[in-house]
Amino acid sequence: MTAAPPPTDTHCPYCSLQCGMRLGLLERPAPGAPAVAVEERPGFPVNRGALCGKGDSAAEVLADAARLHAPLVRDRRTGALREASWTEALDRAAGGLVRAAGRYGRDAVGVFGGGGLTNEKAYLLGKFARVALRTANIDYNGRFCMSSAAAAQRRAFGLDRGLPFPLADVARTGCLILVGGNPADTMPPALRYLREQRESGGHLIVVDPRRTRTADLADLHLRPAPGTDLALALGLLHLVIAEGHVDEAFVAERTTGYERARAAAMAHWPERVEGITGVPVAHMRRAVELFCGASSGMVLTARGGEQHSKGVDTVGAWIDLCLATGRAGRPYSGYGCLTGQGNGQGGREHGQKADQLPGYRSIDDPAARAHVAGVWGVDPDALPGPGRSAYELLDTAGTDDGIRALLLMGSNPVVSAPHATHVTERLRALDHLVVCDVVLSETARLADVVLPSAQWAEEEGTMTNLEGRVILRRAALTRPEGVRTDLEILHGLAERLGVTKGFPIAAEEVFAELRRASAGGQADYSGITYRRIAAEDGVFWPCPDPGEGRPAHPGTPRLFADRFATDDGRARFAAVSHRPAAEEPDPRYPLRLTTGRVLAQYQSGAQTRRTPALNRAAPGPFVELHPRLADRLGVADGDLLTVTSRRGHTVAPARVTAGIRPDTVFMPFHWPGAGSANNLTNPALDPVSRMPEFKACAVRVEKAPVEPTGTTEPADAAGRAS
Ligand SMILES: Nc1nc2c(c(=O)[nH]1)N[C@H]1C(S)=C(S)[C@@H](COP(=O)(O)OP(=O)(O)OC[C@H]3O[C@@H](n4cnc5c(=O)[nH]c(N)nc54)[C@H](O)[C@@H]3O)O[C@H]1N2
Ligand SMILES: Nc1nc2c(c(=O)[nH]1)N[C@H]1C(S)=C(S)[C@@H](COP(=O)(O)OP(=O)(O)OC[C@H]3O[C@@H](n4cnc5c(=O)[nH]c(N)nc54)[C@H](O)[C@@H]3O)O[C@H]1N2
Ligand code: SF4
Ligand SMILES: [Mo]
Repeated sequence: MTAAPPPTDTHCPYCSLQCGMRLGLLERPAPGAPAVAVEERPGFPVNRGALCGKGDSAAEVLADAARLHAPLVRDRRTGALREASWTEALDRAAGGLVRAAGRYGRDAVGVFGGGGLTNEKAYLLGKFARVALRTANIDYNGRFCMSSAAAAQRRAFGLDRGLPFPLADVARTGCLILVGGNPADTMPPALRYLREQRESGGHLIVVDPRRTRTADLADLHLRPAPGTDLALALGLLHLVIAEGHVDEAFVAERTTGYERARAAAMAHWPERVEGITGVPVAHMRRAVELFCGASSGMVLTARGGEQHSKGVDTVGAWIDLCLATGRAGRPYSGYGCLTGQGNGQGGREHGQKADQLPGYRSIDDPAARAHVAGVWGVDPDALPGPGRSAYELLDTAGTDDGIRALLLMGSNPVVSAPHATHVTERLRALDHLVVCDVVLSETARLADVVLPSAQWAEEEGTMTNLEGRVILRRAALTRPEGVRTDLEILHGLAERLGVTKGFPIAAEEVFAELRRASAGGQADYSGITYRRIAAEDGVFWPCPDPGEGRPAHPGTPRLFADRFATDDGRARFAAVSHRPAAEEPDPRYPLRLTTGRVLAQYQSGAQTRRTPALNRAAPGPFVELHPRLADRLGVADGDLLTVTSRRGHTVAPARVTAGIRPDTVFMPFHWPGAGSANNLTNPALDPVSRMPEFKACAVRVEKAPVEPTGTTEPADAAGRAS
């Protein structure tokens, strides 16, 4: 008898918690079913064995029925997608990119990446754009995610890493303010740290227009109108100043710019802020009492506070609150951002963002260009400059001013982009669209060429979680015959563009090059190896020295203990003022719409809508509204509603709940078609981060005029694999 092969320790493919899990090979899998089962991996420190339902069921997308098996090309005669050989598909894919560059110039070819891609893929995708295509126009879906928090952190601290401390530190802070995050649904295993914090006497304040399951845990729930967090943060800072809680010594020794921040806060007196946010002054006072009464404090923001056309300034105001109270660069204190996608953090450090080169280097910086060009063996002058941001890239696609061909890897913008109907039109107007995906996503359906990618359990690579901890994804299975890894795809495309060197297909070889490219940069990975990651449960960047004869650099779990990463070592106050959302309610569109997530679906749903158990738990879109609003509209729970904004309308059933503000409605964005939240959302961009305003637009809500017969989940049915 042969012994069963040992299980493989790896990580969940979904969110930025990157929970450790174990994959066991099944001896006799059912026909068409995945050949591995997800098991508990007790030793990994972040999730300590716990997984949410998405992690538990992640293996189901490996099954035959859910995924792509062969490349597809659009048949020139019938106009439909048909199966093709890899040779034909790669020839067609590369041919169209070359044609567009020849006809319209190199910048007419765009690349769009994703924060779910491994560091190795993100790095090589950036190199592919700059070296093989030589286009400036590469960006990625992280613009839609945490770009506002990243920009604010860089402005304040000179460096951006989701959390500047390990997640476990959250359990030991005296008071935690959580702004626009709902980890009970978006990172369930992280809730353990919030519970531990409460159990050891800490206080939790949740800022969210809805009473979420996370808000249920809080000592204090502040419920501002969507898009008013900036005013709220300034109102709290006003009270901190007025009540003498400023840490004068910290401000003097470790910060600059306080006087301007003070003046901005003084103009936001509590009654004025109550008028803007709807949060009673008494609640603000209580929040300041809790925050300043504890010996340590943290503010964590997530997408609720960040996805606004003033997201950078909003995060800046929350950071100012931390700086004024000395809650930064000290044990169990500081500002942090809960990153989102599996590799949302690493994905933007290594060069798929329009303005960045590997190691978090700026593409405008001559020294950075020279270093990276040296590693790539090209002339620094041959590297393009900064390109367009994600929404701007999509918005101008197929126009005289925009890209004409696009290579898209790891995103599904037909569902997830703001004003998605418009984005879909722009994608249709392209001369040539190539999509690399694991499933036939709504965006892949529009492509001229679809290249089927191998999946997380079939490949190796590193990811960087929300703590800046670099972890290792391991292969438990070999990829099926018909699919290729993203690294193999980039290799095949580069070869057809005449670049035969520099696009290896072995992840560890790519990582070795990434280490050299990042060396000396802010996100320095040069001391990190696959072997160390495995031995140390991950390594936190920066980690500039692998050892080799000397003691290795231990990695950096906690940043900013002695100095901030600015030139003078001091943190900078932002000194910002409140401004309204790009679109405020008016008589025609009297309500605010905000959007977000539910527990059982992930993002555009491309993967989780193909997972039966998750789909049963969250079968379709809905509109959350307050009983008073429902009464006024004559609507009962389950009635179909039409929600209309200036950009379009959407139809979904009502979910009546007293947990939401009466002036606000909420929709999750996981579904395509008639029930898609992104038919409504406003693509107004933050001037600095270019983040769209997913979390606030003006809408009108009506009882749907006609009750369609049949299913109440119209969008879901449209989104299933055929
Ligand atoms: N189940 C699940 N988990 C996920 C994901 C998923 O799709 N599904 N996606 C992952 C990714 S990429 C991300 S980015 C994270 C996101 O994680 P979160 O940021 O926690 O998720 P969201 O639901 O987008 O928004 C959080 C909360 O913001 C609130 N909110 C809305 N508008 C405002 C506002 O103006 N101010 C404030 N203060 N709050 C507001 C919403 O009511 C919501 O409860 O989740 C990750 N985890
Ligand atoms: N209204 C509204 N819209 C939002 C948000 C919101 O809060 N409200 N949140 C925004 C945020 S924070 C985010 S992060 C975006 C996310 O939105 P998307 O960028 O659409 O994210 P996903 O749905 O994860 O899409 C990833 C795609 O890549 C595929 N994929 C997964 N792994 C791999 C891989 O290894 N290789 C390849 N080639 N493909 C892979 C998946 O099958 C899927 O089709 O949505 C944004 N849109
Ligand atoms: S919390 Fe995130 S990483 Fe953990 S199992 Fe769930 S989806 Fe996966
Ligand atoms: Mo995200």
